[in-house]
Amino acid sequence: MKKVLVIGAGGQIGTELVFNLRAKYGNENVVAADLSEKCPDHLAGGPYAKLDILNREAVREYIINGAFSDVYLLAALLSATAEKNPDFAWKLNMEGLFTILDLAKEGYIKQIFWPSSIAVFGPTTPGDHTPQYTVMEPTTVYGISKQAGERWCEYYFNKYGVDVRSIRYPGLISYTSLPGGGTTDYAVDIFYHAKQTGSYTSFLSEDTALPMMYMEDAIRATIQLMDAPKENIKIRSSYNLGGISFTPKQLAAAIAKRIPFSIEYAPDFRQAIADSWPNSIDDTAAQKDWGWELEYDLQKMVDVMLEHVEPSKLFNKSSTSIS
Ligand code: NAD
Ligand code: AKB
Repeated sequence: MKKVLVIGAGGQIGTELVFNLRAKYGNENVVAADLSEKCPDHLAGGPYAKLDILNREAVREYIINGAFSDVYLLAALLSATAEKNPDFAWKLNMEGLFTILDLAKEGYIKQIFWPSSIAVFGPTTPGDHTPQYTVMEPTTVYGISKQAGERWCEYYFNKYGVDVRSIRYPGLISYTSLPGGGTTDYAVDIFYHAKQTGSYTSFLSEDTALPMMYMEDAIRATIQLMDAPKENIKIRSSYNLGGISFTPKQLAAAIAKRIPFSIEYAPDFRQAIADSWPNSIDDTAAQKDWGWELEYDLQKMVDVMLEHVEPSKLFNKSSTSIS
Protein backbone atom coordinates (compact mmCIF):
# COMPACT_ATOMS: atom_id res chain seq x y z
CA MET A 1 0.00 0.00 0.00
CA LYS A 2 1.24 3.46 -0.88
CA LYS A 3 1.81 6.13 1.74
CA VAL A 4 2.08 9.49 0.05
CA LEU A 5 3.43 12.90 1.12
CA VAL A 6 2.74 16.03 -0.94
CA ILE A 7 5.04 18.94 0.01
CA GLY A 8 3.79 22.37 -1.10
CA ALA A 9 0.25 20.93 -1.08
CA GLY A 10 -1.47 24.27 -0.45
CA GLY A 11 -0.66 25.71 -3.88
CA GLN A 12 -2.29 25.67 -7.30
CA ILE A 13 -1.28 22.11 -8.22
CA GLY A 14 -1.19 20.60 -4.72
CA THR A 15 -4.79 21.51 -3.99
CA GLU A 16 -6.05 19.35 -6.87
CA LEU A 17 -3.34 16.72 -6.74
CA VAL A 18 -4.03 15.89 -3.07
CA PHE A 19 -7.74 15.60 -3.79
CA ASN A 20 -7.08 13.14 -6.62
CA LEU A 21 -4.43 11.13 -4.77
CA ARG A 22 -6.76 10.77 -1.77
CA ALA A 23 -9.52 9.50 -4.06
CA LYS A 24 -7.06 6.92 -5.40
CA TYR A 25 -5.18 5.78 -2.28
CA GLY A 26 -7.60 6.68 0.54
CA ASN A 27 -7.73 9.92 2.55
CA GLU A 28 -5.64 8.60 5.44
CA ASN A 29 -2.78 7.51 3.13
CA VAL A 30 -2.10 10.92 1.60
CA VAL A 31 -0.55 13.58 3.85
CA ALA A 32 -0.67 17.18 2.65
CA ALA A 33 2.21 19.34 3.89
CA ASP A 34 2.81 23.07 3.59
CA LEU A 35 4.12 26.04 5.55
CA SER A 36 0.95 27.14 7.32
CA GLU A 37 0.33 26.06 10.89
CA LYS A 38 -3.33 25.39 10.27
CA CYS A 39 -4.57 22.97 7.62
CA PRO A 40 -6.09 24.98 4.74
CA ASP A 41 -9.83 24.22 4.41
CA HIS A 42 -9.50 22.61 0.97
CA LEU A 43 -6.99 20.04 2.32
CA ALA A 44 -9.02 19.14 5.38
CA GLY A 45 -10.29 15.82 3.98
CA GLY A 46 -7.20 13.99 5.25
CA PRO A 47 -4.01 14.36 7.31
CA TYR A 48 -2.04 17.61 7.20
CA ALA A 49 1.46 18.48 8.45
CA LYS A 50 3.23 21.81 8.82
CA LEU A 51 6.57 21.21 7.11
CA ASP A 52 9.22 23.58 5.79
CA ILE A 53 11.14 21.87 2.99
CA LEU A 54 14.16 24.05 3.86
CA ASN A 55 14.36 22.48 7.31
CA ARG A 56 16.30 19.44 6.12
CA GLU A 57 16.50 17.66 9.47
CA ALA A 58 12.80 18.08 10.26
CA VAL A 59 11.84 16.83 6.79
CA ARG A 60 14.17 13.83 7.10
CA GLU A 61 12.76 12.91 10.49
CA TYR A 62 9.17 13.31 9.32
CA ILE A 63 9.64 11.18 6.21
CA ILE A 64 11.70 8.46 7.89
CA ASN A 65 9.28 8.15 10.84
CA GLY A 66 6.24 8.30 8.54
CA ALA A 67 7.51 5.54 6.23
CA PHE A 68 6.32 7.32 3.10
CA SER A 69 6.59 5.39 -0.16
CA ASP A 70 5.97 8.34 -2.52
CA VAL A 71 6.84 12.02 -2.22
CA TYR A 72 5.52 14.75 -4.52
CA LEU A 73 7.72 17.82 -4.07
CA LEU A 74 5.82 20.91 -5.25
CA ALA A 75 7.28 23.67 -3.06
CA ALA A 76 9.05 26.25 -5.23
CA LEU A 77 9.09 29.91 -6.24
CA LEU A 78 7.60 30.37 -9.71
CA SER A 79 9.07 32.44 -12.54
CA ALA A 80 7.83 35.96 -11.81
CA THR A 81 8.29 35.78 -8.03
CA ALA A 82 11.70 34.15 -8.47
CA GLU A 83 12.98 37.06 -10.59
CA LYS A 84 12.21 39.37 -7.66
CA ASN A 85 14.19 37.22 -5.22
CA PRO A 86 16.73 35.17 -7.17
CA ASP A 87 18.90 34.09 -4.21
CA PHE A 88 16.00 32.71 -2.25
CA ALA A 89 14.44 31.15 -5.37
CA TRP A 90 17.64 29.23 -6.07
CA LYS A 91 17.84 28.09 -2.44
CA LEU A 92 14.20 26.96 -2.20
CA ASN A 93 14.04 25.34 -5.63
CA MET A 94 17.30 23.38 -5.21
CA GLU A 95 17.82 22.53 -1.52
CA GLY A 96 14.46 20.85 -1.10
CA LEU A 97 15.08 18.66 -4.12
CA PHE A 98 18.40 17.41 -2.70
CA THR A 99 16.77 16.59 0.63
CA ILE A 100 14.19 14.38 -1.10
CA LEU A 101 16.63 12.84 -3.62
CA ASP A 102 19.01 11.93 -0.77
CA LEU A 103 16.23 10.26 1.23
CA ALA A 104 15.37 8.15 -1.83
CA LYS A 105 19.04 7.33 -2.39
CA GLU A 106 19.20 6.08 1.22
CA GLY A 107 16.15 3.88 0.59
CA TYR A 108 13.57 5.83 2.64
CA ILE A 109 11.38 6.77 -0.37
CA LYS A 110 10.43 4.52 -3.30
CA GLN A 111 9.16 7.08 -5.82
CA ILE A 112 9.53 10.83 -6.24
CA PHE A 113 7.55 13.24 -8.39
CA TRP A 114 9.24 16.58 -8.99
CA PRO A 115 7.79 19.05 -11.50
CA SER A 116 9.89 20.87 -14.05
CA SER A 117 8.58 23.54 -16.43
CA ILE A 118 8.66 24.89 -19.97
CA ALA A 119 10.89 27.52 -18.29
CA VAL A 120 13.87 25.18 -18.85
CA PHE A 121 13.86 26.46 -22.44
CA GLY A 122 15.27 29.81 -23.46
CA PRO A 123 15.49 32.30 -26.32
CA THR A 124 17.87 30.08 -28.33
CA THR A 125 15.47 27.11 -28.19
CA PRO A 126 13.37 26.48 -31.32
CA GLY A 127 10.06 28.08 -30.30
CA ASP A 128 7.55 26.03 -32.30
CA HIS A 129 6.83 22.41 -31.39
CA THR A 130 9.89 22.50 -29.15
CA PRO A 131 11.37 18.99 -29.16
CA GLN A 132 12.20 16.92 -26.09
CA TYR A 133 15.92 17.20 -26.79
CA THR A 134 17.05 20.62 -27.95
CA VAL A 135 19.05 23.72 -27.04
CA MET A 136 18.31 24.69 -23.43
CA GLU A 137 19.68 28.05 -22.33
CA PRO A 138 17.13 29.44 -19.84
CA THR A 139 17.52 33.10 -18.90
CA THR A 140 15.42 33.18 -15.69
CA VAL A 141 16.54 32.01 -12.25
CA TYR A 142 13.43 29.81 -12.19
CA GLY A 143 14.36 28.19 -15.52
CA ILE A 144 17.96 27.72 -14.44
CA SER A 145 16.82 26.03 -11.21
CA LYS A 146 14.46 23.73 -13.12
CA GLN A 147 17.13 22.81 -15.65
CA ALA A 148 19.66 22.09 -12.88
CA GLY A 149 17.00 20.08 -11.05
CA GLU A 150 16.39 17.98 -14.15
CA ARG A 151 20.10 17.23 -14.48
CA TRP A 152 20.25 16.16 -10.81
CA CYS A 153 17.14 13.95 -11.11
CA GLU A 154 18.70 12.14 -14.05
CA TYR A 155 22.01 11.87 -12.19
CA TYR A 156 20.37 10.32 -9.09
CA PHE A 157 18.56 7.83 -11.32
CA ASN A 158 21.68 6.86 -13.31
CA LYS A 159 24.04 6.76 -10.34
CA TYR A 160 21.85 5.53 -7.47
CA GLY A 161 18.75 4.07 -9.16
CA VAL A 162 16.43 6.68 -7.60
CA ASP A 163 12.95 6.33 -9.16
CA VAL A 164 12.31 10.00 -9.80
CA ARG A 165 9.77 11.07 -12.41
CA SER A 166 9.09 14.51 -13.82
CA ILE A 167 7.01 16.57 -16.25
CA ARG A 168 7.84 19.92 -17.83
CA TYR A 169 4.43 21.43 -17.12
CA PRO A 170 3.18 24.23 -19.35
CA GLY A 171 1.23 27.08 -17.70
CA LEU A 172 -1.56 25.48 -15.68
CA ILE A 173 -5.13 26.77 -15.62
CA SER A 174 -7.52 25.98 -12.78
CA TYR A 175 -10.24 27.50 -10.62
CA THR A 176 -9.86 25.82 -7.21
CA SER A 177 -6.94 27.99 -6.05
CA LEU A 178 -5.13 31.03 -7.34
CA PRO A 179 -1.80 30.64 -9.15
CA GLY A 180 1.39 31.30 -7.22
CA GLY A 181 3.35 34.00 -9.10
CA GLY A 182 4.11 32.76 -12.59
CA THR A 183 4.33 34.34 -16.03
CA THR A 184 1.39 32.28 -17.28
CA ASP A 185 -0.90 33.50 -14.44
CA TYR A 186 -2.69 35.92 -16.79
CA ALA A 187 -4.49 32.94 -18.32
CA VAL A 188 -6.13 32.24 -14.93
CA ASP A 189 -6.54 35.84 -13.77
CA ILE A 190 -8.43 36.73 -16.95
CA PHE A 191 -11.39 34.51 -15.97
CA TYR A 192 -11.90 36.21 -12.60
CA HIS A 193 -11.90 39.63 -14.27
CA ALA A 194 -14.10 38.44 -17.13
CA LYS A 195 -16.80 37.29 -14.72
CA GLN A 196 -16.45 40.24 -12.32
CA THR A 197 -16.08 43.18 -14.73
CA GLY A 198 -16.25 41.88 -18.31
CA SER A 199 -12.81 43.28 -19.09
CA TYR A 200 -9.14 42.57 -18.40
CA THR A 201 -5.75 44.19 -18.85
CA SER A 202 -3.19 41.56 -19.82
CA PHE A 203 0.40 41.83 -18.62
CA LEU A 204 1.49 39.97 -21.77
CA SER A 205 1.09 41.39 -25.28
CA GLU A 206 -1.71 40.21 -27.54
CA ASP A 207 0.37 37.88 -29.72
CA THR A 208 2.41 36.14 -27.01
CA ALA A 209 1.78 32.45 -27.63
CA LEU A 210 2.56 30.11 -24.71
CA PRO A 211 1.88 26.43 -24.00
CA MET A 212 -0.89 26.02 -21.39
CA MET A 213 -2.94 23.17 -19.95
CA TYR A 214 -6.15 22.73 -18.00
CA MET A 215 -5.37 21.36 -14.52
CA GLU A 216 -7.42 18.19 -14.87
CA ASP A 217 -5.19 17.14 -17.79
CA ALA A 218 -2.05 17.97 -15.81
CA ILE A 219 -3.16 15.93 -12.78
CA ARG A 220 -4.13 12.99 -14.97
CA ALA A 221 -0.71 13.15 -16.66
CA THR A 222 1.05 13.24 -13.29
CA ILE A 223 -0.77 10.21 -11.92
CA GLN A 224 -0.38 8.35 -15.23
CA LEU A 225 3.38 8.98 -15.19
CA MET A 226 3.70 7.83 -11.57
CA ASP A 227 1.66 4.67 -12.32
CA ALA A 228 3.61 3.71 -15.45
CA PRO A 229 5.85 0.63 -15.22
CA LYS A 230 9.44 1.56 -14.44
CA GLU A 231 10.76 0.15 -17.71
CA ASN A 232 8.49 2.49 -19.71
CA ILE A 233 10.07 5.60 -18.22
CA LYS A 234 12.85 6.32 -20.69
CA ILE A 235 13.39 9.94 -19.65
CA ARG A 236 14.62 10.66 -16.14
CA SER A 237 15.27 14.37 -16.59
CA SER A 238 11.71 15.51 -17.41
CA TYR A 239 9.04 14.86 -20.04
CA ASN A 240 7.80 17.59 -22.38
CA LEU A 241 4.04 18.11 -22.07
CA GLY A 242 2.44 20.27 -24.76
CA GLY A 243 -1.13 21.14 -23.85
CA ILE A 244 -2.82 23.94 -25.75
CA SER A 245 -0.99 26.91 -27.21
CA PHE A 246 -2.73 30.26 -27.43
CA THR A 247 -2.14 34.00 -27.19
CA PRO A 248 -3.96 36.45 -24.89
CA LYS A 249 -5.88 37.63 -27.96
CA GLN A 250 -7.04 34.11 -28.82
CA LEU A 251 -8.01 33.42 -25.20
CA ALA A 252 -9.97 36.67 -25.07
CA ALA A 253 -11.78 35.71 -28.29
CA ALA A 254 -12.72 32.31 -26.84
CA ILE A 255 -14.12 34.03 -23.70
CA ALA A 256 -15.97 36.62 -25.80
CA LYS A 257 -17.76 33.79 -27.62
CA ARG A 258 -19.53 33.03 -24.32
CA ILE A 259 -19.88 36.35 -22.42
CA PRO A 260 -19.47 40.08 -23.26
CA PHE A 261 -15.74 40.70 -22.81
CA SER A 262 -13.00 43.13 -23.81
CA ILE A 263 -9.23 43.06 -23.33
CA GLU A 264 -6.41 45.61 -23.22
CA TYR A 265 -2.67 45.04 -23.09
CA ALA A 266 -0.07 46.55 -20.75
CA PRO A 267 3.00 44.30 -20.88
CA ASP A 268 5.27 44.40 -17.81
CA PHE A 269 8.51 42.62 -16.79
CA ARG A 270 6.85 39.24 -17.36
CA GLN A 271 6.77 39.91 -21.13
CA ALA A 272 10.54 39.30 -21.37
CA ILE A 273 10.16 36.00 -19.53
CA ALA A 274 7.32 34.90 -21.82
CA ASP A 275 9.30 35.94 -24.90
CA SER A 276 12.11 33.58 -23.85
CA TRP A 277 9.77 30.55 -23.63
CA PRO A 278 8.46 28.31 -26.42
CA ASN A 279 5.19 28.96 -28.26
CA SER A 280 4.30 25.27 -28.42
CA ILE A 281 5.74 21.95 -27.26
CA ASP A 282 6.20 18.53 -28.86
CA ASP A 283 5.21 15.83 -26.36
CA THR A 284 5.58 12.75 -28.58
CA ALA A 285 7.86 11.07 -26.02
CA ALA A 286 5.20 11.23 -23.27
CA GLN A 287 2.60 9.85 -25.70
CA LYS A 288 4.87 6.98 -26.70
CA ASP A 289 6.34 6.05 -23.30
CA TRP A 290 3.31 6.26 -21.02
CA GLY A 291 0.28 6.88 -23.23
CA TRP A 292 -0.23 10.61 -22.67
CA GLU A 293 -3.29 12.14 -24.41
CA LEU A 294 -4.72 15.67 -24.06
CA GLU A 295 -8.45 16.06 -23.33
CA TYR A 296 -9.08 19.79 -22.97
CA ASP A 297 -8.80 22.09 -25.98
CA LEU A 298 -9.06 25.88 -25.71
CA GLN A 299 -12.86 26.24 -25.87
CA LYS A 300 -13.51 23.29 -23.55
CA MET A 301 -11.11 24.77 -20.99
CA VAL A 302 -12.71 28.24 -21.32
CA ASP A 303 -16.19 26.81 -20.80
CA VAL A 304 -15.29 24.93 -17.63
CA MET A 305 -13.39 27.92 -16.22
CA LEU A 306 -16.26 30.34 -16.89
CA GLU A 307 -18.66 27.95 -15.26
CA HIS A 308 -16.65 27.44 -12.06
CA VAL A 309 -14.50 30.51 -11.36
CA GLU A 310 -15.68 32.43 -8.30
CA PRO A 311 -14.55 36.09 -8.62
CA SER A 312 -14.82 36.61 -4.84
CA LYS A 313 -11.74 34.38 -4.40
CA LEU A 314 -9.58 36.95 -6.18
CA PHE A 315 -11.36 40.19 -5.42
CA ASN A 316 -11.79 39.55 -1.68
CA LYS A 317 -8.08 38.85 -1.19
CA SER A 318 -6.17 41.74 0.36
CA SER A 319 -3.14 40.95 -1.78
CA THR A 320 -2.60 38.59 -4.67
CA SER A 321 0.24 37.30 -6.72
CA ILE A 322 -1.63 38.56 -9.74
CA SER A 323 -1.02 42.23 -10.37
P1 NAD B 1 2.26 27.45 -5.87
O1 NAD B 1 3.12 28.64 -5.69
O2 NAD B 1 0.81 27.65 -6.16
O3 NAD B 1 2.37 26.50 -4.60
C1 NAD B 1 3.58 26.21 -3.98
C2 NAD B 1 3.27 25.81 -2.56
O4 NAD B 1 4.52 25.54 -1.91
C3 NAD B 1 2.58 26.91 -1.74
O5 NAD B 1 1.43 26.40 -1.12
C4 NAD B 1 3.63 27.32 -0.73
O6 NAD B 1 3.08 27.70 0.53
C5 NAD B 1 4.45 26.05 -0.61
N1 NAD B 1 5.81 26.32 -0.10
C6 NAD B 1 6.60 27.37 -0.38
N2 NAD B 1 7.74 27.29 0.30
C7 NAD B 1 7.67 26.15 1.03
C8 NAD B 1 8.54 25.54 1.96
N3 NAD B 1 9.71 26.11 2.30
N4 NAD B 1 8.17 24.37 2.51
C9 NAD B 1 6.96 23.81 2.19
N5 NAD B 1 6.09 24.38 1.35
C10 NAD B 1 6.44 25.53 0.77
O7 NAD B 1 2.93 26.55 -7.01
P2 NAD B 1 2.23 25.52 -8.00
O8 NAD B 1 1.72 26.30 -9.16
O9 NAD B 1 1.33 24.65 -7.26
O10 NAD B 1 3.52 24.74 -8.52
C11 NAD B 1 3.99 23.59 -7.87
C12 NAD B 1 5.23 23.11 -8.61
O11 NAD B 1 4.92 22.90 -10.01
C13 NAD B 1 6.40 24.08 -8.59
O12 NAD B 1 7.60 23.36 -8.53
C14 NAD B 1 6.30 24.76 -9.94
O13 NAD B 1 7.56 25.21 -10.38
C15 NAD B 1 5.80 23.65 -10.82
N6 NAD B 1 5.12 24.14 -12.01
C16 NAD B 1 3.95 24.82 -11.90
C17 NAD B 1 3.33 25.31 -13.05
C18 NAD B 1 2.03 26.06 -12.99
O14 NAD B 1 1.60 26.61 -14.01
N7 NAD B 1 1.37 26.11 -11.84
C19 NAD B 1 3.93 25.11 -14.31
C20 NAD B 1 5.16 24.46 -14.36
C21 NAD B 1 5.74 23.96 -13.22
C1 AKB C 1 5.27 30.11 -14.46
O1 AKB C 1 4.70 30.87 -15.27
O2 AKB C 1 6.25 30.40 -13.78
C2 AKB C 1 4.74 28.70 -14.35
C3 AKB C 1 5.49 27.78 -15.26
C4 AKB C 1 5.10 27.68 -16.68
O3 AKB C 1 6.43 27.16 -14.84
N1 AKB C 1 3.34 28.69 -14.62
